[in-house]
Amino acid sequence: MNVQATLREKMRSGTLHMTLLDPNKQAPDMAAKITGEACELGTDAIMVGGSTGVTQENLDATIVAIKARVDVPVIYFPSGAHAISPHSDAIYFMSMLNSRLVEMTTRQQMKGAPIVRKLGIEPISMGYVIVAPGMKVGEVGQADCVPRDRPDIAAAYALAAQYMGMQSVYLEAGSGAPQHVPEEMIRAVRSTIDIPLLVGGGIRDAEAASRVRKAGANIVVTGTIVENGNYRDRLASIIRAIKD
Ligand code: 1GP
Repeated sequence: MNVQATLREKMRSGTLHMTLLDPNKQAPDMAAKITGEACELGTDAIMVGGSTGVTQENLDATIVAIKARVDVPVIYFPSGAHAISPHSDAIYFMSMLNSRLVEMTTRQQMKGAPIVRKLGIEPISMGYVIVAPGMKVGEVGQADCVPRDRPDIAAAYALAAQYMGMQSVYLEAGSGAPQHVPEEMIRAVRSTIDIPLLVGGGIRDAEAASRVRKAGANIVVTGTIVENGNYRDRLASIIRAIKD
């Protein structure tokens, strides 16, 4: 399966939804159960990753369990080169463009690239841009978060990503953010770049998902909502808001 080609083809007919699971937050069998439900509800791909606590063991076990349950692409969303799973269908090969740390922009990538090649995992390059408040990922990555009232800065980072040859851009407010990325910022980025735009962080209900979609996200990512029980109706309404 060529994951990127598959997703791009699907994007031609509308916005996609991806479900993000942190392998450190539930047992592999629970991760498989959640992703099974998410797929029944229409999620287009599963992303696996977290800012802290991802180990080779919990990553491998989680991805193996998920792949035994669902047929959609399973994409690793890494926090570094310390753990890379041969079981994922693809890896977001990303650079946190507004990090102050060389580790986050290029050095972990240098460490990871030969491993990705050796394991034969499909890399999907991505410019990762952290928007305030940034939450844990902004803190761990020492990001100069894009201020919420500066869509021009987000658009400039996104355009830089495109000019550097990256295949996608992710605007990230941070997992559990009280507010998602502002619509004006999403619109500014969408109208500046030609490559796919992912938006995530703080999207907890159908209204928010609909706003993010209408502002121009090609892929809407949700994570936290599936971490608590009783998420089914809410996830269903979010996916409907993205697809209808
Ligand atoms: C985190 O953007 C994702 O990388 C998902 O955020 O957990 O807030 O849905 P939430």
